[in-house]
Amino acid sequence: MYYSITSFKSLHGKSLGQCVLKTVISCYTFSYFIGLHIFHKERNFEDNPFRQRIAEVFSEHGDGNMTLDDFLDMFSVLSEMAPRDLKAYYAFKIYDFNNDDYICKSDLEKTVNKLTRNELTPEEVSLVCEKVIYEADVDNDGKLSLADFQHMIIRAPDFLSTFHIRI
Ligand SMILES: [Ca+2]
Ligand SMILES: [Ca+2]
Repeated sequence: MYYSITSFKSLHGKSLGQCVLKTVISCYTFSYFIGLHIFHKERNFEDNPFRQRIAEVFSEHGDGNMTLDDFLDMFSVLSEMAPRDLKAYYAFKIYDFNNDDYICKSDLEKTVNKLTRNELTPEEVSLVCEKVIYEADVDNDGKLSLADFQHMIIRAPDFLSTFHIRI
């Protein structure tokens, strides 16, 4: 099932931030959480709150300066044809803001703030992040490894349809 941001808002009659909070906390979590993902169909890339982070992840030196080859890599990962595991790997890297190969609470806080465009209070953001870690942390070490993240993606049927851009 697919929800656009507009239909999602009208469905819940609340702000986007409140919707994310509500759905994450109510344990429908991941398909909604990921469904509101960065490559949303209604937004063009220029408006994408993750644009800078995506450029960093795909640029060879991690500085956001992309060569033509980097661009081609990015488009192949974000094409509709790319396999789920490859997309999951790059989504993981995009969310791992401090590049330590884990998504920890501070990485998630950045992600949630970007997804909700800072509509949530710090307490609400903290609650959402704790809930996501609680739900997705299979090996119980308090942070999400790539394996934890892939496991979460498998439970999020919207992920493949949202993690792409049209060119
Ligand atoms: Ca990290
Ligand atoms: Ca873990």
